[in-house]
Amino acid sequence: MNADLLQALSAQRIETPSWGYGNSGTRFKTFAAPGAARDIWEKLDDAAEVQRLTGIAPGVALHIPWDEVEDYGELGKYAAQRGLTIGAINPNVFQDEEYKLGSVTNPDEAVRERAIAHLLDCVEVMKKTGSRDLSLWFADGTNYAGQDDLRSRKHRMRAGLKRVHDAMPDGTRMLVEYKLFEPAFYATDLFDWGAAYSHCLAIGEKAQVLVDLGHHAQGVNIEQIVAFLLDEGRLGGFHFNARRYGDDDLIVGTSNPFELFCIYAELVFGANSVDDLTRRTAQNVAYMIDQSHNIEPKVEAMLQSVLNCQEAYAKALLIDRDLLKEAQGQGDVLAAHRVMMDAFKTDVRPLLMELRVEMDLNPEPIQAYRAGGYQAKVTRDRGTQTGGGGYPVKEKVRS
Ligand code: LRH
Ligand code: MN
Ligand code: MN
Repeated sequence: MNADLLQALSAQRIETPSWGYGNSGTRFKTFAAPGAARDIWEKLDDAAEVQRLTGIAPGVALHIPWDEVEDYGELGKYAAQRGLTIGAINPNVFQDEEYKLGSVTNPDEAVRERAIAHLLDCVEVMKKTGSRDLSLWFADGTNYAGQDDLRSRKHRMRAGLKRVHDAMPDGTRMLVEYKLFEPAFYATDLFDWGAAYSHCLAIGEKAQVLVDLGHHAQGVNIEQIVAFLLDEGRLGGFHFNARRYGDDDLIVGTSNPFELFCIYAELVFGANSVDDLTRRTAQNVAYMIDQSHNIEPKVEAMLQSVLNCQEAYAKALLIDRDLLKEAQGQGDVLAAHRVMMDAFKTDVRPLLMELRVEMDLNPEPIQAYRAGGYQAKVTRDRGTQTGGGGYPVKEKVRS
């Protein structure tokens, strides 16, 4: 394999979410998966298995308070012993009664202060765990016209974000996630990339936009958003998943392999751009998975997700960028398109098997996982927990 390709593929990173390893469900039913992790310690064990098999998924994102522990230093150590790092810290300002009418945009100042205090606590968690990203998603919004003043809510959002931004240490980032709808059904305060981007611009350099693939209207060209934000130096990260209808949180690259390829293509173009800002931004993007597996076995689903991202990236790296430029320069529409399709249609599986051998990994991670007995072991050790949304089982099982 050519040295540049090997270097790029072995440097790829995908962060997995703690909440993807526990039992989660829809509003209709949570199916209990045998052996699903019961707390953050077990979630880290599962993430370590995904990292052991892929070699490109050492980071684990936390959701606080779902993953709250007394001693975050201990948690960081536990992760490091397993070859993991603590990734983005995701504050939760949507599950408590107080947040019925919003968190940082709530009309009640006391509730806003409470939400901001939690966000600031999460900045402290970042310091204790060595995390560099604070990943913010707000359920804030309204359900009916007239329910609240839309511009006032915008101002409250801006003020809250600004306070948290200014409390963040140098070298850290605030990732601002947007979502079209749900749970608010009339107006969501951070409804699209433009809203997130304008807040980021106003509050400061540490703020960047996070793109979750499931958070757009049908048919939106996400790779164009990616290109635009990269060019503005404000693309901070991704929440990868797949969807068909709403925010389905299915395994990335299942219903959307071409979209995923086109997104990675923009990132490869950006990382090779002659423009300094675009290049630095593209090289610094946080790649994270945001999925909740409802009927799938948790660890295998996460493994598949990481591998799907790896395939998409490998294909994007194979795009003949010189040929593409030439065709674009000549206005040769179909030749340019064919350059993209040639890369997309390449079977990169043999190449990735070669890569894994170079990385001292088993060339067939899914088969290795299935043959390795991890699922049987955790099913035996952990049993099957009934119920429980994304929320953690409170007692600590192991330290
Ligand atoms: C919201 C979201 C957000 C949350 C996660 C649990 O739909 O994508 O990123 O933090 O789900
Ligand atoms: Mn998300
Ligand atoms: Mn989502």
